[in-house]
Amino acid sequence: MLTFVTPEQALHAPADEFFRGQRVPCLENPTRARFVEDALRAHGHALRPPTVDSAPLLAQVHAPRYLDFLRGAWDEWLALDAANAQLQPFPSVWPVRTLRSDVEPANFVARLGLYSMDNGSPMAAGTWSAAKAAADAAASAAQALLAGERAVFCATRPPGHHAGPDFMGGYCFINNAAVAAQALRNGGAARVALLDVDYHHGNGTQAIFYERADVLFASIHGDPRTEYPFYLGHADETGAGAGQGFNLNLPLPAGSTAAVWFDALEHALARIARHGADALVVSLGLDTFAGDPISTFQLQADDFTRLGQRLAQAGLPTAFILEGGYAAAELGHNAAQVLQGFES
Ligand code: SP5
Ligand code: ZN
Repeated sequence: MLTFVTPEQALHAPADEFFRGQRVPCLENPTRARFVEDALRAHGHALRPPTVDSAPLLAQVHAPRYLDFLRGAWDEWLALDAANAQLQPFPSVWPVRTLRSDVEPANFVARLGLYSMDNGSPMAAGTWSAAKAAADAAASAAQALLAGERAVFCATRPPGHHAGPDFMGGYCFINNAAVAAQALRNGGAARVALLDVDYHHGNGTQAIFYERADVLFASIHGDPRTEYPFYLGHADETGAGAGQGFNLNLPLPAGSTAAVWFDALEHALARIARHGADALVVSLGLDTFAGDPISTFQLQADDFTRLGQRLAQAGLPTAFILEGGYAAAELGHNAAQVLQGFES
């Protein structure tokens, strides 16, 4: 399968994240992409750099002031103190209920909070370069589908599905899947289906398309009553305005088995078939794997082959975008299983 990879991913390498008040090594790290690249290369897939500049698309799915902030964030951080080069910025204050988000504070950390949903999106010197390259890959994947390719994989990081119109979150900065969906729409696909199979609800993607009927969002994920991102992903979120009925959330209890998960997949695919989509974008989180360190679903490597097979049966031009998956050493194999199943 044609696969886009980005060397810039290695430049997004924040050392630590927070966990229970302590700093711990960041789970979303460059080794993830390396494991995926190595496995796909070993399976004979063609690895290519992106060919499309996603800049015009970014402005269609994210707010200009958020993109400006993200592009300049590291330089602003350094401008506070040259010694910050060895440190990591984290937000410490957020504009929650009753507080104003329309006026941008001048203070850098205050703006970091304004543009964040959590403190779980550590940044580094190369975060913008890496995130932009991943978005370029998503745009390139869409272009390849529009040119007649059957399926494309983006073996990219950082992931994107928690990033909303104007905020980062959950290791995500730019919503790559949304970029791919928008690029497909711009290129002539009248209807696009976006299926999110990451363990965590794709709150950012849902938010971006919530009032749109042209992009159907369907997601299978851990019940937000107990699982991150907690504040979105319930079954009663069905879309709004023109988008009413074009958002399908299938939350499953923590610990769900593969049997339960594949029942939900059938439900999602039935809705997608009814949408009459011209193309499918899959937010491919592999943190549904039983061995994932932060998730609880029970899928095994063979289940990823089955997932690939079942998605191929949908019969749509398909762009796979890597999202989460933190059992890094098994990530490459699990990704390769999806591609192998799809092509079998
Ligand atoms: C794209 C994606 O899968 N994002 C998931 C974000 C989940 N963030 C909350 C969990 C953070 C736990 N990290 C602490 C690791 C301790 N070993
Ligand atoms: Zn996830």
